[in-house]
Amino acid sequence: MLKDISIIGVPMDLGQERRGVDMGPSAIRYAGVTERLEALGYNIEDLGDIAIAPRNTRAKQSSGDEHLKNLDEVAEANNKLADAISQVIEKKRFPLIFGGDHSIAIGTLAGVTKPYKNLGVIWYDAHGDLNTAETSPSGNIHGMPLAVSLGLGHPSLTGIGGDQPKVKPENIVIIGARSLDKGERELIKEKNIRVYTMHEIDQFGMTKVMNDAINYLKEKTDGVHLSLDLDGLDPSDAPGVGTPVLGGISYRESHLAMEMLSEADILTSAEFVEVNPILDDKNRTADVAVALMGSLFGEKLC
Ligand code: 4U7
Ligand code: MN
Ligand code: MN
Ligand code: MN
Repeated sequence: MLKDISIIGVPMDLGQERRGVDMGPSAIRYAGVTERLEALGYNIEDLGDIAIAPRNTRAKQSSGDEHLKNLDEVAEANNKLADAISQVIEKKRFPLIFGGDHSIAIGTLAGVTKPYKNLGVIWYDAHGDLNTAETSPSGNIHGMPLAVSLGLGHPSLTGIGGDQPKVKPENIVIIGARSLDKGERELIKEKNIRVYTMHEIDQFGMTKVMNDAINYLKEKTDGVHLSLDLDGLDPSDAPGVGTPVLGGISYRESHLAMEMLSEADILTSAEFVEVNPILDDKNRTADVAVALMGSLFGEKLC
């Protein structure tokens, strides 16, 4: 892993309807991420936050309707994010992104796939985030970023960073899924996307799931991005999320998953999203995120 890390915060809450997730980057910084990673010998550059249009003071109505809420504002922020990430990669630094809701993965993936034409993606999440305007039950763009990155969705989202699909279906691994909508399940089948649901994690254990996932991606990809939605974890360990789903991955299993990724040394970028301090219990979810980053970047007990 690169020893130079650039942090970018994305205080985005327009991809969903609950307030507070825009404070995620502050909560993660407050939980001591820079100090934690510096202690591991990394050189950290914090680039601050991408500017996001405020929710209530929009001069004009967004061109998206109830099927694509806040479309213009989400697209604008993701364009900026993709550009900022390209610059980080050009400097040969590791991009580490803090959300914000998961709609920011549209910009992250548009940025990181500039040099990586065969990027692997680990989508650690209770959800598939594979909806389009046609299949989404909510119209919330945070339920769509993985579909957009496959080239499916509104052109002002799929066109960010160029019209080409950003990731290939066979380079995606979803881990922790337990809430998939009908259209998402159909897409997973149609594209043969690899999914380790909670059923596989229960049945085979996190060790086997991560070994499989790592081996699956390792041979055929030129880089791997981790997109970790804190709602992949069980709400008892990560309560500060907008769309909690019972029966999730434990903190300990997640800790192990991060250590295995660190050991495999395959990651080229990472993002931690959906931390909502307003819904949290004393910043616990941000603390969990930072502890997981510690493991991901190589913390060892002895
Ligand atoms: B998250 C949902 F219907 N699938 O599309 C939707 F269940 O980034 C939830 O994973 C999406 O937190 C959750 O609105 C998006 C819903
Ligand atoms: Mn989720
Ligand atoms: Mn998500
Ligand atoms: Mn969520």
